[in-house]
Amino acid sequence: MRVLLINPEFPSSFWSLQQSCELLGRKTLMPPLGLITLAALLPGDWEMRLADLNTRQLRPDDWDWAELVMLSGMIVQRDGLLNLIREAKQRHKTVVVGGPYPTSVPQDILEAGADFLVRGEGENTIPFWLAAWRAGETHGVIEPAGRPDMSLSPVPRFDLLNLDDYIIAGIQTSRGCPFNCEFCDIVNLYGRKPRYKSPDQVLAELETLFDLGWRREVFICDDNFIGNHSHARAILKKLIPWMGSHGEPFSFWTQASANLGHHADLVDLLTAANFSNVFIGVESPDEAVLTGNRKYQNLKNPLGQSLTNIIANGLGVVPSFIMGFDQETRGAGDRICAFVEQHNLPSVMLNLLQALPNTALWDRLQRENRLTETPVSADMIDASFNFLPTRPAPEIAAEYIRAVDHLYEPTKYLARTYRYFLTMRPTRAAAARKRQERKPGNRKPRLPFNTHREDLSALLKLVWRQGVVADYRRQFWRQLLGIYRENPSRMAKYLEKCALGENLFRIRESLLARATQAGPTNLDRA
Ligand code: B12
Ligand code: SF4
Repeated sequence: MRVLLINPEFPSSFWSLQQSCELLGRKTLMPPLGLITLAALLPGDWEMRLADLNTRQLRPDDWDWAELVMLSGMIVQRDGLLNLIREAKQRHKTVVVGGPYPTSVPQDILEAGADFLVRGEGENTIPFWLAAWRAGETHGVIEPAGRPDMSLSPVPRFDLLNLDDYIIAGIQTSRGCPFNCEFCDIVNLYGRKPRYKSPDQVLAELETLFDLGWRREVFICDDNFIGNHSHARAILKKLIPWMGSHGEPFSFWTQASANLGHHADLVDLLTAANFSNVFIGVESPDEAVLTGNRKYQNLKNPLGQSLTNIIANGLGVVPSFIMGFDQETRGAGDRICAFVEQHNLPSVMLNLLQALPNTALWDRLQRENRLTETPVSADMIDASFNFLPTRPAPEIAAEYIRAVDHLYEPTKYLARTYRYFLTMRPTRAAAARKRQERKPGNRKPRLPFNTHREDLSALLKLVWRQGVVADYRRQFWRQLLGIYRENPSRMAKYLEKCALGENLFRIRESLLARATQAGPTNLDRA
């Protein structure tokens, strides 16, 4: 059997990280982990071809070659996904569709003409689909009850990827999250009881990436890596020696809840395993908003303190905020900016709330007759609500634009980046070196950062943009010198953050340009 696995194109958004791709010479952010996991669940003697449309276009010979077309996608890939189903059917292919969007909104997929819709996780759906297919069935919806044990999850087929196309590779160690935030899809899709791969399964995945030559960052695609502390610890305790024995080949990013800031030992284990950053859903500094959207875990401890604890202990934080919640009051955007400045948070994600289909939020808004026809948007620049908010939408939009204007203004962003790295402790390697250097005769010269050839070229481009062309070039050099003097072991990460800023500066420019085109009202109204 010849199977064509297609990942539809993502629309342009915050996550396109176009400038980072350009700087690093990569095509897109991350590989489609769902499809390569699916590939590993299919019979080993089937031939597979992966077409990630974020890295290459479909060629006529892809269609000619394929006997079976398998598609996946998340909500923001909806249009591309539906078009691909239609095209595959026009070409008389058998089409099997699964993944998060088809699982949460099945009717769209069936209306577009898919032969099989497979809802849920491949580990317990693929055996049923295969049985149906082998029994000669030609169409249907496969939807077994219950969620699979993650020990059934195979090592994804990383070999199907052209790894050089991606900035960051992905693995997953768990699914599900114990919390229950009203707006979140995770509870519906993957449940509230976290399910885990064993530490050995996780190491086998990393070993595969290592053998394929990957030596860069790895995103651990868990919904909440610390959803179960003891399991997170068990993985980290095996990961730390593995990293040591393999020459520290990777650095990790993941998602975690804010309570991480009150578990210093866990932060220590994460940094010892070379985790560099965690995404944290802060959502809002306003307590009423957090209570309203059931984000109780962000209320338990002082939120700002949690984040600064994590950063001070050597782990980067990328917080995300959302505007447009029901309990939000006037000035929410300014309060987010004040919080971000107070806690020196450089790269911050700011979104307008979108109601995702079949979440608790969606169901409530439907009951309250507040859903509109507007499709869910992936684009910060273009975002509009798909429901009627409690405050006037133009007021929220104006505050949102003003907040993005503030947060991604280059001199403010770079100043926060500088303060953030001054508050972060030096790296473990630097502390160890210092201990060594104290011993007489042990002083060795060292570079402040690792040098891959493409990192070097990215660095030169960055220095050209921010250190030569930009009108804030003096600040760039002053801060660079400051980091070199005050916290040199953080230099590489500092420069990475400066580079990430390039994406954010462009988002700000586009948003402001669109707001100006739309008329002066947007910026003045808040
Ligand atoms: C990594 C990730 C990202 C990465 C992108 C990764 C990429 N290039 O693929 C980044 C950080 C960029 C991202 C961004 C966003 N994301 Co995201 N992301 C995830 C995350 C955390 C992991 C995805 C993953 O790799 N999972 C691991 C694989 C193994 O799981 P899987 O894809 O579900 O695949 C399994 C099954 O679905 C099934 N399956 C999958 N495909 C197929 C196909 C067939 C034919 C079959 C039979 C079965 C099958 O089998 C697989 C094995 O069990 C998920 C949450 C999650 N737990 O999955 C959210 C998630 C996919 N993201 C989501 C959202 C909403 C977003 C954003 C809109 C958030 C935002 N506000 O900005 C943006 C939009 C991105 C954009 N470009 O515009 C939602 C999607 C909801 C939905 N119903 O579609 C999720 C589910 C999170 C959530 N809170 O609900 N995301
Ligand atoms: S903590 Fe994060 S993953 Fe868990 S329910 Fe809340 S938003 Fe979703």
